[in-house]
Amino acid sequence: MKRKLIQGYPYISYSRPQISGDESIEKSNDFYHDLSHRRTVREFSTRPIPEEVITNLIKTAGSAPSGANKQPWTFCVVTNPLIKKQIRIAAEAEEKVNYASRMSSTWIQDLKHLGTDWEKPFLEEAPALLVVFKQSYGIKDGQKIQHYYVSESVGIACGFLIAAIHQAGLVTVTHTPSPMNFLASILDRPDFEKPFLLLPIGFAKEETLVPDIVKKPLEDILVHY
Ligand code: IYR
Repeated sequence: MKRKLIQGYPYISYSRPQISGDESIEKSNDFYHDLSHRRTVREFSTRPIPEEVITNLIKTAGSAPSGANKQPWTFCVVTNPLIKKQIRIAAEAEEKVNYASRMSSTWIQDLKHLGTDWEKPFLEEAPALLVVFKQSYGIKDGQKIQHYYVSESVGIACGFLIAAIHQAGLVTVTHTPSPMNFLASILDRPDFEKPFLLLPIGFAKEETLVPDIVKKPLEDILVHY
């Protein structure tokens, strides 16, 4: 591995083996096909997830790019049934109000084909809940550290995480109860951490059904110049 200082900062060689165009086509096609089979699943098997899988998922998310490489995220893994129950109770209390009065009738109508409602049994049934926090700023040696593009960075890390969950043979649902500050209080997070996304993870319950929905065709999402 080559090491070099440029303007006083350390650099190392970017050493990833070159592949041919054909190999690149094959890999991108395989990756697309694998990820295109990902589905949001709300019904979980109680089968436990090996601990190492969970740490690998978090390592994958933590490998994402971020503004100035500040990595403005914290990933909490909740497996304790009592804490999962507390989270379910708090999330359902908010969702009950959302579905009853906070969401517009258009919004309610737009969700009909997905079959969602205020009840969130998956928050207790899934063997683990990943609660992602974004850090508006960081703290190191008692000093405040500026973070940049926080939501974008954490969103990208969550994309990595969701892909990794799928690749590990697990399923998840991107759950964003709103408001979700109860997550910070239940998990006792510091003030500079704000809840970003809640991902229950586990193996899918056998014979579960998912809505028959399709993605937009390429011509609707791709513009060539
Ligand atoms: N947060 C609610 C409602 C909800 C909103 C959207 I946009 C969805 O795609 C799905 C659900 C819930 O979790 O039920």
